[in-house]
Amino acid sequence: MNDAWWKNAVIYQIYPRSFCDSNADGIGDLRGILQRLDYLRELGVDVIWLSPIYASPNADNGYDISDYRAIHPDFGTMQDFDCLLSQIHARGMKLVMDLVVNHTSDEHIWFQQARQSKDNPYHDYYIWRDNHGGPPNNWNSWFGGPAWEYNPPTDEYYLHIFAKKQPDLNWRNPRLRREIYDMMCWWLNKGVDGFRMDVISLISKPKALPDDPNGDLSPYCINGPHVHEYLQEMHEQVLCHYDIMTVGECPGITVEEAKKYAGADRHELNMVFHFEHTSLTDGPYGKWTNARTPLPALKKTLAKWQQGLRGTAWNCLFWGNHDQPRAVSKFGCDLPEYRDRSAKMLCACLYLMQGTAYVYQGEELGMTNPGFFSLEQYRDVETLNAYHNLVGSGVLDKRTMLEYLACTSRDNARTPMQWTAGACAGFTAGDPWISPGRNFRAANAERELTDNDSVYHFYRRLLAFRKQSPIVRDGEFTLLWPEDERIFAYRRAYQGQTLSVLCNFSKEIASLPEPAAARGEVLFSNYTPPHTDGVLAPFEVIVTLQSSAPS
Ligand code: TEU
Ligand code: CA
Repeated sequence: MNDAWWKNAVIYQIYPRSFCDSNADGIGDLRGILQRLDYLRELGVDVIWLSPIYASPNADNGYDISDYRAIHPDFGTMQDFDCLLSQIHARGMKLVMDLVVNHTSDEHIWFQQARQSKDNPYHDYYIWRDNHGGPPNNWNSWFGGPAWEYNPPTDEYYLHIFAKKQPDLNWRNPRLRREIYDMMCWWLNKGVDGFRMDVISLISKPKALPDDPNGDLSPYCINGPHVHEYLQEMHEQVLCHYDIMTVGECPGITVEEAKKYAGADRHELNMVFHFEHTSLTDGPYGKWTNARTPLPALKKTLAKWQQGLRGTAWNCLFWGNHDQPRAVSKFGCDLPEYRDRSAKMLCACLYLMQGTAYVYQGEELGMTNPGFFSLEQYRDVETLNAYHNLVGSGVLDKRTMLEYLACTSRDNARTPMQWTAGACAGFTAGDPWISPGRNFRAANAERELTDNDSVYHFYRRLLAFRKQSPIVRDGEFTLLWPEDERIFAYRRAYQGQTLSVLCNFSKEIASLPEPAAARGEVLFSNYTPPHTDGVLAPFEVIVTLQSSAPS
């Protein structure tokens, strides 16, 4: 277990719609990805995780699947997929697919059948309640509005935690579970190397569906009554028969629960994503805010997970994904004078912790939020629903909501990958499905590849270092100065060596509480020369190695 290959892997998430468009229709595709495999290999990527590429009406950009065994024509064909997979393998990399089995699209054949009559063989694949003059309870969908939708042919309501077009599957039904396991084997037999499991912590719903004081379904559906039984069954029926990696997306879980999903002895998943460090800004309107993450809370949260999973499970290290704003904008500073330095600082701060490294496309270039200023620029269903609900009901005014969207909308992460300084950042020769960010002339792969001092090369060197470093992989973690408001610092210790990671998360000069902490051999820094006198410049990072003298 201790030398499982995925522990040392660098995983790169591709959001296919926004990565690279090969045929000028404005939508990224599989052949586009194929053209960029060497770029990824040179960055040091071991595993590519593809967000969904399956057939879908795109109510939620592919997280609403209408056929689990078909490729969306926007992305290409099954031949394109097979070719991509073999080219990934030919470069010594692996491919992980997104598995979205909490729900399907309402256009999936199962739902098309299920909704027709109560005695249809597929009816029980979904979650239904009779109509007693309205929905069965007061739960709200995570994407706004009621979590129940009326279905006239059966005079019932169906549950959808996400959009109306994403009905939740009924995991109590063993036939449904069998179908899912068969589908997973079908992809694994094709040679894919694992799954990232979408909202897997939500698949088990309680039998009773009580009203909630806040209309919040989370307390009933997160870590539902049978979720671990289902995952152990999936492990036994599918996962244990292949040399693969699995990572579960688990919004709302605690360290103790994570150990159940991903404990080394549990026969469930290899790793889980929690969102505690990305949710510290949540407030009265949920994720919609312009608040900054308080640094002490960020440090304590990450330290808690470092220590909490040590020896029993394994951390996922990530700042961003396709649902999160850009890391530089959220945790660093995206002003031109700080973008480059804060991107490098965030890179060292995160990836020198213990865990598997996840890089979201464009993070390695220091891509930022695009700074959208009007509703017409947004595409995301969650964003548009939230705008209409919060502004429509008068809870927030337009200006405030647009400001919040610019900070937290998922579309911040979904703008085109910035390949060049040319038209549309080199993403497409056509009209992109979503506008590119503003700063692609500075932050683009073509320029950064030629500049040895770029964010890209900092990522490349640091990822290469972590892969061969026992101290990064296994060293003990100690957070320094937890209450300091500017400095995020920690130590890793292993076999007489100490790695110190000292980061200034602010625009101000910051003094280390112990100036001597910066002593040692400097391995990484983002200023030339680095300030080793105990005073860090804005967004400075210094990584040093100290070896105890041999006795
Ligand atoms: O996300 C689940 C999830 O927790 C998000 O809805 C999250 O609450 C929100 O995006 C924060 O803004 C997964 C996928 O990653 C997401 O893209 C899908 O929309 C969602 O599941 C439904 O499949
Ligand atoms: Ca295309």
